[in-house]
Amino acid sequence: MSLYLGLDSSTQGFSAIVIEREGDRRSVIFESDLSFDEALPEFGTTHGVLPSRDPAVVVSPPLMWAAALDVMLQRVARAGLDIQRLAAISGSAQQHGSVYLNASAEAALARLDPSRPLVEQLTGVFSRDVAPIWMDSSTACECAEIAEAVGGGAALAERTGSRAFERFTGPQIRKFFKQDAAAYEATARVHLVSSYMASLLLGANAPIDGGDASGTNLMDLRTNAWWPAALEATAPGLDRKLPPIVSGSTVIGRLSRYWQARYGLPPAQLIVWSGDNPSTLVGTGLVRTGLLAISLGTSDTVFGPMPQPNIDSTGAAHVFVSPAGGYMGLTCFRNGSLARERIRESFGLSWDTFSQMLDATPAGNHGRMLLPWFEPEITPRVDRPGLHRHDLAPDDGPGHVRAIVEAQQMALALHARWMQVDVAAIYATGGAAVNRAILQVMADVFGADVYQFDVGNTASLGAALRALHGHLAGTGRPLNWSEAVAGFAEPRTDSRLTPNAANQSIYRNLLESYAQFEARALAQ
Ligand code: XUL
Repeated sequence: MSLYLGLDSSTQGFSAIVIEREGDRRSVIFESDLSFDEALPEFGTTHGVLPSRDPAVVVSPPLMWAAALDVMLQRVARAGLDIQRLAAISGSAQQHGSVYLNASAEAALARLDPSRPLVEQLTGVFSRDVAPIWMDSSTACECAEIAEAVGGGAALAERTGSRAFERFTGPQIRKFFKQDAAAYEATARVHLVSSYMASLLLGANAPIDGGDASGTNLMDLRTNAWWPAALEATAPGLDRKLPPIVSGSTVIGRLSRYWQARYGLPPAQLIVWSGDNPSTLVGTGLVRTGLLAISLGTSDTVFGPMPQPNIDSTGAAHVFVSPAGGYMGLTCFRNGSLARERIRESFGLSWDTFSQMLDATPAGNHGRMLLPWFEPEITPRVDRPGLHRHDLAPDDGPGHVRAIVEAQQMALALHARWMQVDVAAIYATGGAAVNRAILQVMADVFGADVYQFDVGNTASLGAALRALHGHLAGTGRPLNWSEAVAGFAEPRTDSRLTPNAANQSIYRNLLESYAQFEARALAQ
């Protein structure tokens, strides 16, 4: 009976899941996670990112992610599983972040010494010590330059699935090239977080999958290959520095001797890693249309499968390649869990009292609203952060609790309209999806049933399922995606929340007021 390991390197932490599948038997037999700030305090991060004087600049230490991988593989190896049955490993990583390796990296990865920790052997391999991540919004100028060079934002979106976005890897690479041309020149490989982590397991530079490559503004969505015009517009010689793009279930090699000798792990197959949103698509079983997933994590995202790459004409959202074939539409909000926490903390609440206040306040909040733009926002684009209130007294704790939840759900609904999905059901995931009071607002705002999952981390579950799918395809026993996810990535039927008809009609009207409030704030 084979085991499959899925890893997830996210913004604030790292997690792992092991699944077992044989005949009709499907089970999750191991789950573990760690928070970077708590488990690896020596890297000095807060919520997984380094302190920065400029709120637009957000970077993390790539060495910290390597340290987390080392800790997690040790946990997996010592969990008492029959680990020799581990057939394949894959992973999920926060999207868009980039890691810059110099020419010594390839050799260093190939000759890692199993008696020594990973981190101390990697210190010399970076041409840039830090990795800009998806929360960075400091590349407006580079976005404009790239868009102009390829014939405008609409042309870029038509080709790559998105207009130029500050956090996307292409604009980030261009900024690095402009600020430090010598360090850019010394960069032999620019990885995404996903392909960097896969390289650490492989002991060699790994390729990336089309799902994560769609978050770069550099890939031609229809050919799954780097788009030469975008590469040229971004930085010189970039074609030689990017990893090759492969399809989502590709076997990229085996776990390197380093990990085998260090922790007694078997030479399991490695399946290409992907981004956290594409992995969550698989981990929530979204392999058919008519369904949407909403992930309430550090970022809030709403996404769903799309048979065709229909580009968002408002320019706010993205089309990515789906690891399960076809495409996925996605809209991302930066002010997700940290904004919920800001409101909770500013009124001195626990999550229980937060939920009680949410339950005790009426749908529609008597028209009181807020826009929770504590940090620069991605959707809609807000460069100058700030909290906007409408009819809401600054000391009204319950009013703020309801207003933040309603604002986030209305923003998700408003900015998912472009996908034109007739939503039959929403699969809710991410840390805040355990909160049923929040999910009831989701059901009411969207007018759709909402379901929860047993598995907390659907990104690492998606990675484990991609490991299973890739492994079986590679051994001549291919499964279609519905079979691969069956019994694992299914919501709990007993978790269903149905919309309350009266509340639904309140939100139908409020959504228009919210859209106007948003437009007024943006015009200011
Ligand atoms: C998606 C996005 C975030 C990150 C971090 O475009 O920027 O969801 O993937 O989770």
